[in-house]
Amino acid sequence: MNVAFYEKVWMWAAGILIAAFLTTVVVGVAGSGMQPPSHVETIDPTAVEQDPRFAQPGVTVHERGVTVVVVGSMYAFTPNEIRVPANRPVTFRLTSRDVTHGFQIVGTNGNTMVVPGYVSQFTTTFREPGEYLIVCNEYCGIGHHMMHAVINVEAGSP
Ligand SMILES: [Cu+2]
Repeated sequence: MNVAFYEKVWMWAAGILIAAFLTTVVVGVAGSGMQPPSHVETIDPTAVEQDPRFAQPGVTVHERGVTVVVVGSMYAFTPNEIRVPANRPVTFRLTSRDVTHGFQIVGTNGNTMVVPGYVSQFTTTFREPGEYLIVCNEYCGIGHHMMHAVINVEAGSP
C-alpha cells in the first residue's frame, strides 16, 4: 500500500495525540488518585438545616478518621474554618442550599461539585500540616469570587 508522505505525517500526529490523551487519563487515575464520583445520596435542598445529616455542620473525629460536614450557599461555606489532623483520612460531606457551587482544596486533589439536592462526598488525607485554601470553582453569582474557606491541617492528634 502506498501512503503519501503528508498522510503518514498526519496519521502519526493523530496517533501521538490519542496516546497523549490516554496517558493523561492513566496518570490522573494511577498517579494522582482522581476518580469519578461514585456516591449518590439525595437531600431536600429547601430543608438542609432540618436534615439531621447537615443540621450541625462541622468536624467530627472518630476512630476510623474524620468527617467534615459542609454546607455551601451563596456566598459562603459553613463552616468557613475547618481544623483537621494530618495523616488521617478526612471524609468531606457537602451539599448546597441554593445553587451549584464548587469545593476545591487548592493544591490538593480534593475537588467536587456541590449540587443542590445531592450530597457530595470524598475522602482525602492531608500529609502536610498547614493552611489550605478552599475556593468555590463553579460560578454561583455576584459574590462568587469571595466564596472561600480555610482548612488548618494540624500535626499530631487533634
Ligand atoms: Cu459558590
